[in-house]
Amino acid sequence: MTPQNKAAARRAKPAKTSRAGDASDAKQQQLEGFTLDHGAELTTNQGLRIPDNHNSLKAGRRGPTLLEDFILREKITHFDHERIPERVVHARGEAAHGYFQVYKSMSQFTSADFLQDPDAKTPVFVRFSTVAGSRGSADTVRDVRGFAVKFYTREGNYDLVGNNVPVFFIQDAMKFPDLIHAVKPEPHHEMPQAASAHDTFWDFASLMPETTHMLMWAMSDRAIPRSLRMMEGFGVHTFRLVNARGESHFVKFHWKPKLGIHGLAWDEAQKIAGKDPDFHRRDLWEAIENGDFPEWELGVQMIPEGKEGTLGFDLLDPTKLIPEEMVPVQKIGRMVLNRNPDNFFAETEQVAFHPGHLVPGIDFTNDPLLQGRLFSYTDTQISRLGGANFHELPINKGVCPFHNFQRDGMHRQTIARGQVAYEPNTLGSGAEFRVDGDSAGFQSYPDADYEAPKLRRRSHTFDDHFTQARLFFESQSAPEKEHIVAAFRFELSKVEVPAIRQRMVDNLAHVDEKLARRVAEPLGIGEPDARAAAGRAGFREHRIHLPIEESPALSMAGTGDGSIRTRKVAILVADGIDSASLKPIREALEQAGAQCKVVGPRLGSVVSGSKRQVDTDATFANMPSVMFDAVLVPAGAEGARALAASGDAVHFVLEAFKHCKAVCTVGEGVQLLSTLGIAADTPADSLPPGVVVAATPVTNLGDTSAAQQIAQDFVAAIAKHRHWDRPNIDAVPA
Ligand code: HDE
Repeated sequence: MTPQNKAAARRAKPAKTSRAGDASDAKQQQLEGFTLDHGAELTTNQGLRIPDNHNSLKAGRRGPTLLEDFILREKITHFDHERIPERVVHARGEAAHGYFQVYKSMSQFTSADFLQDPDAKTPVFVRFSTVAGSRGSADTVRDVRGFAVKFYTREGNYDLVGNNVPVFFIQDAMKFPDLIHAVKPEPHHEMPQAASAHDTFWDFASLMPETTHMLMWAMSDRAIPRSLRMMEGFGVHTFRLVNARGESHFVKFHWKPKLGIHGLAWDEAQKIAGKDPDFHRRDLWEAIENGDFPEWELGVQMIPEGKEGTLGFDLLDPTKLIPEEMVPVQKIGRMVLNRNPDNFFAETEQVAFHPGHLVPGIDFTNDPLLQGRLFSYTDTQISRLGGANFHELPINKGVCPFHNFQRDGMHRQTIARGQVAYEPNTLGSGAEFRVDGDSAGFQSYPDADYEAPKLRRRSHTFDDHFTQARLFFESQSAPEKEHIVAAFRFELSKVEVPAIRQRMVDNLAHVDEKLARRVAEPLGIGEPDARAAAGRAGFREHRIHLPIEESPALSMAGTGDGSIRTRKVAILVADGIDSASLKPIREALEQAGAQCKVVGPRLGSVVSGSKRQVDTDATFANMPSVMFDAVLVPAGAEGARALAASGDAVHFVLEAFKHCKAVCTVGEGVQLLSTLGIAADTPADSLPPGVVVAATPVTNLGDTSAAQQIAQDFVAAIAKHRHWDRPNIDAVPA
């Protein structure tokens, strides 16, 4: 099938999970009206048939091109204007269509229509992104990920424009341009791309202790997700749910991924950035094309209006989260992504999110960061999408009717009929048309009765910057803590000015003395000095009291449904391998939902020991180990010798081992692990975690029960995602 046919087939066939004609198709049907399939003939934009698309109009065969060639001019002019400004932040992203369905009516808490009927599916379009990099930057850089959901509800579009981290770097919108200027490439030479590991970011961060909590998250493996399908999403700010009686609950939104929360190894993430910069984009696209639809549950933490004072910290402060152990997350619905966009530019690039796109039943709070966002998003679309009519672009259009008297502007598409473009009027419909306190429309929650002086001040309830940073660190597993230390060391080692490194570790001493000392060790600076930090401008000593010291929900360890669905397994082959030893394990892996690829020295095939042809899907070079979650090395003496003699194959296995992935060798395949001191006769109980060695003589592998045991062990090892506790991996040369 050609790509065009594939796309047409995707559209023609509604996604497996949605019933034809149900509400979740509403957006797709609307978009259909705008799509265009390739026609047989070429025309100009005016519909004139083009006679020759290879030659411009010239004065004679070898003469100059004529200015009158309007066909050439139109083509080149359009080309000249194909680009629009990339997003100021979150420029690099990818998106998918799907639907949201609530589990049961939430009418007790909110009047939002899309949260009432468990049978209704609301169409969604979800864009994931990195923050700092340009549109063409690599996917796997260390960064926070955007998680923006547009719900096309019957009451208008609702956008939940969140991140994969539940807190933010700063407390007030006033500092956002400074934060972003600090993290973006430095203005004099525009380096480094898509990286926070440079002087200006850490200069700013070290002078702004309120960043500390989010820095802990950004240095954790959350900032290098294994897949966009395996990360949480958060609304970050506190919002409000308001029911039909006008009663309000404060709410924090969570997206919980079905597949668990998993990260890459840092060395792996960096290598992938070079080997496949589109790693996350490809992963999302392929999962949806394969019918492995990514899924999240929507969770809410709710606090009744008036009870927020009991938390001990300020709900309006976006550098704070509500520990799940204090207020549990209630799962209220699920979101499934089941259709890739037809056109990246028209949909993913032109989609315009805005935290101010609300529906009745959901409202803001006074979080000063959120308040600033409410201004920014429309403003930025006007320059990015070229005018005030971006809401008319197909991807941004609501699926409900809309009508107002806003008029004209660049690229207006709606043709509003009639004489009237104002309200009130009698000329439009004959009777007076007047909107004045319509109680059916969106009602802002009245909140407090404000009679306050104008102040440029921050509330003292925002002063504590370290208690939750410590809570986060304390809640991590031992390997997660190690990764955080290593990430701080890496980032700060790229900072050229020692005083910035010192300032940063002085701040960290307020989170945890030991953490600060360990970070400082290889950085060529002095011991962290908590008192030095305490004297600086903007520094607050204030500490809040939290009733808990650890929050297990903040750790990624052990999350997920324990399946190996969509996990990628490399089967390493060379001439002479024992193809029979592969079959039962491969079958078991595929039955469990993993995807196997046969990787060899060349494309085409290799010849097994018994002279069978074994087809290869990829080569050691074009799909290196970092593209996989696990490696399987088959038996066969001759094949094992060939693999062990190949630097690429040995490197493949060592690298997978170093990145703590599950490795399974069968029979002589174990030779590939010999540089690690693992031999065919190594007892199973002294194998490193996640290594499955089937020393069984090859001939016995036909014995299904033995093969099944190996397969089971291997599946169980892959299901753990990574074996981060594997000892001495630093010694592995890969
Ligand atoms: Fe954004 N942010 N942001 N942001 N943001 C944008 O809007 C901004 C903030 C987030 O996939 C921009 O359309 C300000 C927090 C996401 O298209 C811009 C402030 C959170 C996306 C903008 C913030 C986010 C954006 C750039 C501080 C997590 C990508 C292009 C007051 C809750 C949406 C655009 C997409 C995009 C401004 C803070 C998330 C410039 C001024 C906090 C996921 O308007």
